[in-house]
This record gives sequence, structure tokens and C-alpha cells, in this order.
Amino acid sequence: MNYQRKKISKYLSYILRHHPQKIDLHLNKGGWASIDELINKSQKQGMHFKREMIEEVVEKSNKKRFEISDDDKMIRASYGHSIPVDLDLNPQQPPELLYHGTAKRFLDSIKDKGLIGKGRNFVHLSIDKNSAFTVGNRHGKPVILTIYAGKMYNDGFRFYCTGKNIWLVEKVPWKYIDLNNNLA
Ligand code: HQG
Repeated sequence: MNYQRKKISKYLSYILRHHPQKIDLHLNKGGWASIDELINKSQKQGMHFKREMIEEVVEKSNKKRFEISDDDKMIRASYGHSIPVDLDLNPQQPPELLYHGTAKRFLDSIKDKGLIGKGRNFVHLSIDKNSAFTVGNRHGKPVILTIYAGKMYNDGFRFYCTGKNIWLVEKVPWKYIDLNNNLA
């Protein structure tokens, strides 16, 4: 990915998912911020970019990390938040199986507590093993967990789809998780 774009994408994730107060940015309850305000307040902190650059970051994000409002005035992160936001997503029926990439060193705790959001509002799930591998690889020796999402859905868990095929659920108890042939 283009270096400048990546830098801005990471910065936007940091501000819009976790720390809007770092630049005194106002987010409404849906997690939306004014693009003009974001540009102005970022500039004061030494991050200089124009609206066109934000648009490019949003368009080129392979995971659709950000959304721009229909009136083109606001931006928000599509997932990944640790701050309380109401994304106003409708619950949807997930595929029968979803995947979660994690690190081997977390497995004992996951067996004990199930998957939890940790710092984030939701557990994030992938639709394929390759994406899950990439996510897990960020944390250490990767392990891909298979999630019996269809069964969870039938048991009353609510799933939300956002970004590009990113599924969110509040938690995943261990009984819905399959270690496959991961050695652990
Ligand atoms: C683990 C990225 C111990 C969990 C990704 C994960 C994703 C537990 C880590 C999105 C646990 C949290 C989110 C338990 C869960 N005990 N560890 N009970 N339950 N964990 O970064 O899912 O590229 O907050 O397995 O692609 O890795 O930034 O979550 O390893 O879609 O757009 O705790 O962020 O997207 O790590 O990543 P994270 P994640 P972007």
C-alpha cells in the first residue's frame, strides 16, 4: 500500500475508533465526525492531509475500514471501535461458519473465557481462513479458529456485518469454537 495512504489510514483508525479526544474531535452517537473538523484539528496536531486524500484512503481500503456519509460531510470507522458508538447495524444471519485469527499464546484464556472483545466493542470474525490468518499473524504465532456462527445465530446470538465482510458479535463461548487441526 502507498506509504502516505497507509499512514493516514492508521491515523484515522486511531482517532475514529479509539481516541477522538486526542484532537478534540466530536463524534456523534453513530461514531460520525465532520470531515472538515477532522482535517482542521488534525492539522493543528501536525497531521496534514486534504479531503481528496481522505477520499482516496476510504475508497482504496481493501477492508472498507471507513464510510463517508451520503451528504459527503461526515466520516466514521466501519468497525474496530473501543469507544462506545452505536453503528446502528441490523442483525443479519451469518454464514454457517466464520473464522477468527488469533495467537497461540491466547488459547488457554480463550478456552477459559471464550472470545471476548478485549479492548473493542465486538469480537471481529472473518469469512475465510486466509483473512483470519492475516489477522492472527498480527498478534504472534497465528491460530485459526472456526466459529459455528450458524449454530450461534440459531441459539439467539446477534451478528452484524460491516466493512468488507467483517462480522461482529459480542462474544463467542468456547462451545461454538473449533480448533480444527491447530496443534495446541
Ligand atoms: C484475543 C483489524 C485472550 C483475540 C483486524 C485477538 C480485525 C482473547 C485479541 C479487527 C480472548 C484482540 C480486530 C480471551 C479474544 N483471552 N485473548 N478470552 N478473546 N482474545 O486487535 O480480532 O486491519 O482487538 O483473539 O483485521 O485481532 O485494523 O482484535 O487476538 O478485523 O482494519 O484478543 O482489527 O482490522 O485483538 O482485530 P484485537 P482482532 P484493521
